[in-house]
Amino acid sequence: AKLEDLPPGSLPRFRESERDDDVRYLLTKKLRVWCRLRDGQWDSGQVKSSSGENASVQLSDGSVVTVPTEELLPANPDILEGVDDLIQLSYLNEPSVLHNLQYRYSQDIIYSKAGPVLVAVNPFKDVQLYGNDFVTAYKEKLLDSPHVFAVADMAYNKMMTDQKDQSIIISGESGAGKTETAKIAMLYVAALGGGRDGLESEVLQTSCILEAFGNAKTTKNDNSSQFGKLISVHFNATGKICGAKIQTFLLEKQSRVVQLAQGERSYHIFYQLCSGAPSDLRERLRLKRACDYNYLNQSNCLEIHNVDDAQKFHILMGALNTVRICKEDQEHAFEMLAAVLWLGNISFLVTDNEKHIEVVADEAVINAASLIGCGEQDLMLALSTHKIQAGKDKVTKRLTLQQAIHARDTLAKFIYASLFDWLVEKINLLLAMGKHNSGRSISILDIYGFQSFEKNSFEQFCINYANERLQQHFNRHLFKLEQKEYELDGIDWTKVEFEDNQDRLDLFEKKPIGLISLLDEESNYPKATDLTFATKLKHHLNANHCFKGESGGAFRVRHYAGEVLYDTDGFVEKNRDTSHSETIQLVSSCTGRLPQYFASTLLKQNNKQCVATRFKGQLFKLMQQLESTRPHFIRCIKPNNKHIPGIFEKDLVLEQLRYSGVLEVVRISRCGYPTRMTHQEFTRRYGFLLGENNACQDPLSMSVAILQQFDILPEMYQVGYTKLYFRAGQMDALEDVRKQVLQGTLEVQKCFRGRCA
Ligand code: AOV
Ligand code: MG
Repeated sequence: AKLEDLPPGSLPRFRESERDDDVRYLLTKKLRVWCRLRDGQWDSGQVKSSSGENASVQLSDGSVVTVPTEELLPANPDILEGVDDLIQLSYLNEPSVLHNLQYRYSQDIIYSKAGPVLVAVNPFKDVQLYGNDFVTAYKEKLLDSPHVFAVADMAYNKMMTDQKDQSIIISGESGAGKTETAKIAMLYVAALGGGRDGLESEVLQTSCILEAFGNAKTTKNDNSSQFGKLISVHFNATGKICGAKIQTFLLEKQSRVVQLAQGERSYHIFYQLCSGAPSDLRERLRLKRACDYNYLNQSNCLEIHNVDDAQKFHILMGALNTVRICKEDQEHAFEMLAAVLWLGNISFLVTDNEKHIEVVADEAVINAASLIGCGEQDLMLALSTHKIQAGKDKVTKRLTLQQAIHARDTLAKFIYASLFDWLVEKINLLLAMGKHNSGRSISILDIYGFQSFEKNSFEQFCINYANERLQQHFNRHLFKLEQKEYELDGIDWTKVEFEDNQDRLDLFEKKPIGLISLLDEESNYPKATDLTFATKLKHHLNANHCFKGESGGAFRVRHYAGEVLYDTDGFVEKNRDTSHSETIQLVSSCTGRLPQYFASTLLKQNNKQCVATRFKGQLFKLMQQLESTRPHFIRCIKPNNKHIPGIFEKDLVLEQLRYSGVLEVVRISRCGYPTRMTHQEFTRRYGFLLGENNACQDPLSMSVAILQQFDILPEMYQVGYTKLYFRAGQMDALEDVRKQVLQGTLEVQKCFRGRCA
């Protein structure tokens, strides 16, 4: 079965034929096994006996069970317990991979490798791995165990020696630890590239600012990033930081500013400002407490456990100063925040039978108008009327309550989104380096991973499309790496199979018949609805094997990570992203410095493009940037949904290993020759089997001699210049013989000597 054929949540099995061989082998040798019990969980055990379809197995707790042999998988020999790199395992089946990660996690070893990928399991506690002593240890190569520092170190060194831009691509689901990992990588990069001008501390402080304005408490993560980001740190010829650039993208349309789910919060900055602003600022902004604002108090969640917003505000001010955002700009930014909050308190009165409204002229209107720099009347007019074309003339019509609320909320979202973009641009100007593409930069990508919920909407559609692209980048790179290693060591790499996800990308991107083009086309018809869109998809795409139309406006996509059911509800409207023209006009007429800037950038934007297409454009640009770098991958894993240390839920982890492509890495390696040992290592461990006569030979010849002695099938290994490459599982057979010889149950030396002579 292919991984993508399996329903999410089920335990997939690896290639059946190979598994059968393995099982037969372990039954006859009575080796250690993984045994799937009735509850679906795997337990380790030892085969005691077998007859026909059944085997009796002694489990880890001593009890003996009889199970069908198909519920057995081979377990790894003891010497491979808790190895640094999953690829070193003889058996790469899922219980083995999971066990290895769990074994390490239980000892607070949160980092492991899967070939070239770093797997980071969120500890949900302070693990004391990031102090200066660790930075020094990795810098001076005193430590080489898997760590974010080791990845950053490799990136830095490659950058300096190859003069090639590097990227560190971090992914994982919400709360898995991407943003923390990105900061840890930055910390190391800053430590290596720190100079006298202190630019590294400015670069580090940007995280604090971006998090205040771009992160929020959600049910999944108290500090959840609401945007993807790529931070590129540039270095001069001597390897010192000379600048940085932040790119943010794929940000949701900030609906969080105006609407909150129960138990979630809006962006941190609002609460920080409300509780931390000093009294003079408070007066200038006519600021109240967070609980007095409708936009903030609607979700019954104003505080985060163990977080002091006032103190955070203090730290933020420090960061703004470090990055050299001047007092005046800071003040302007705060004015915009207060304006957004006051906008949310503006209310409406229904005045006639037709349900038309009037704006209530209270302190909310007065304060909002003065903060953005427009007349109160102008604001009230913009929020209560719209102009429509009637023949040659334009007539002004009053809005309904729903329309007015929409107009008000659109204005608030527009101001917040623009403020965020302005802030990023400001920081970029301040951290700008002289020249781009010097071949000396490290870019760190912190982006949300593949998502599959009960209900999946337009946002998941975009995110999963992006992940499909990133996955291709990932696969192609890994394949190239494998290929290179085989070639360098003189191995025939054509024997390695490799699967691409191009057909899935085509489903999204093909013109004119792809998901995105069809969505755009439909969004341009004024009369289109989500249902007409769904029907259109079915009509054009049902023959595509990655797509399946469902009833009730739903459709399925077979992603690399599994099948996702999307609900078209809201797709067309979200893709159109219409704004209320009166509010835009209002912003253009404002005297405030920031509103003027916002209006000017609005004019420059290509507003005709639909959201999905704009997203695709951003994604292509991002991919182009990444293609020109040497990538390093980090996959973050969330071991439990309770956000507490010490709990490792296997099913949850397995799902993420699949979504993040780690199982794919394991699979790719399994198709090749995953177990590798240098000739030296190999002869050191098994050389004694040859007896004394062969000890003087060179390691390569000795390796070959040992392999022949063992009668290992030629298709099970390849001999490289420096290393031996084994198919999965071969180490186990070797270990078995070695053990028997050492225990004296097998007299290999004698029989081999006979044959050699
Ligand atoms: P995310 O970026 O992946 O989620 P975060 O990086 O915000 O997740 O991590 C979530 C929480 O996990 C943090 O606030 C920490 O409490 C904890 N954590 C993560 N990594 C570590 C670590 N190395 N050591 C200690 N604690 C850690 V989202 O932004 O929601 O997708 O949108
Ligand atoms: Mg994050």
